[in-house]
Amino acid sequence: MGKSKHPIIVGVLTLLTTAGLYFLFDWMFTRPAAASAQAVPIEDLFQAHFIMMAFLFALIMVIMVYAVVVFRRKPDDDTDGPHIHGHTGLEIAWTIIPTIVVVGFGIYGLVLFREVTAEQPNEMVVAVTGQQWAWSFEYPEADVRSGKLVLPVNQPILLQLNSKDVLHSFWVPEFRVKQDLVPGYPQELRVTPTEIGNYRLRCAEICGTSHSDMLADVQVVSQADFEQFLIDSAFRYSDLTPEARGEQFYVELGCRGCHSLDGAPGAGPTWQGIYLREEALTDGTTIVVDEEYIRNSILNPDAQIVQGFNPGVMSAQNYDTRIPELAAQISANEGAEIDIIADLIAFMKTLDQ
Ligand code: HEC
Ligand SMILES: [Cu+2]
Repeated sequence: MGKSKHPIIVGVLTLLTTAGLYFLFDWMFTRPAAASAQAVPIEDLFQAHFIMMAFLFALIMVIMVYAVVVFRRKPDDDTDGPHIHGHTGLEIAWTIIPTIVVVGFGIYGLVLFREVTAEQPNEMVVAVTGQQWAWSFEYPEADVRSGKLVLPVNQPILLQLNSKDVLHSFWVPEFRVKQDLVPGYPQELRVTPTEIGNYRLRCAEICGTSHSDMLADVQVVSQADFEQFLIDSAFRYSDLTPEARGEQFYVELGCRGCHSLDGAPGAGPTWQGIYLREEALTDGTTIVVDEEYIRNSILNPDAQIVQGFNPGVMSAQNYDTRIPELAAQISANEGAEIDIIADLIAFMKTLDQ
């Protein structure tokens, strides 16, 4: 065999091994279906890595094994091998080519990163909250809260990620993108789902004992199904229990600003243990906080003033008009009559001493 045949044989063997290894890697490193617009270029990046890994491994291994087998010592050959001292051209080549490859992959990654994080026209915001050990989702434009992530297909989504406690990480493998949640530092992630289907959100940052249970369903649905989801899960007062509604009104009507629930002092008396509590009034009498007294205190606050508090403070809130207005609005929206003060009282009854 002529000496000049070796490079050709090694070249052919390297290409064949590269192809074989590439198919092996692609089969071995299983990835779920790519189901977002961002997943497509990221999948290409995976493929580029597989090809490069396969080629480099083949190049080194084929030359080595070929040399070991073809140039092995013949029996009876006790002579020394040729003494080779350096090869400048080769050394320059094996420095420059890998440098170009590594820097090239760096630039490729950077360009891709900018592409998948770029702002999209007409984005829909979904607020994602992670906490030990659950996910929750909010659609601020529709005033909807949900325990599963429902997304309309082909709609660019801007996820606003917040953590209530420790580090978590938002990861839907089919979307290929992933983002850590950092308590106190809201993060963003963009994704445009392209395939209708059911997926699974996993927390990809170990976050405590039940980290592996921190899962949520992800449903990519048609635009029509998404609108139906919003209608079905829109917030409705009439779906809540009276106690829960009372708590909602406590927050929404601003009672929270002056009345604490834990005994802490405020502009008004605390609600801790308020129901059936005995109260000294400024007129010297003592009353029991019953339903009728509460109703009067809300609608006509200055009629009876609790000792140690000021008249005029609560009456400035105009609850005598605001509460009937809100009740009328709820009745118009939901077709249900709601007694806001009765709900507030139901909530107060849950507040023990
Ligand atoms: C701006 C402050 C402020 C807000 C907001 C406020 N209150 Fe009051 N509230 C007071 C003050 C001051 C008093 C004590 C004076 C009085 O009796 O009117 C009081 C007293 C009361 C009392 C009597 C408490 C007792 O211990 O006898 C009730 C009941 C009450 N508020 C209910 C409400 C409800 C319900 C809301 C929300 C819908 C509300 N308050 C919002 C300031 C406020
Ligand atoms: Cu987590």
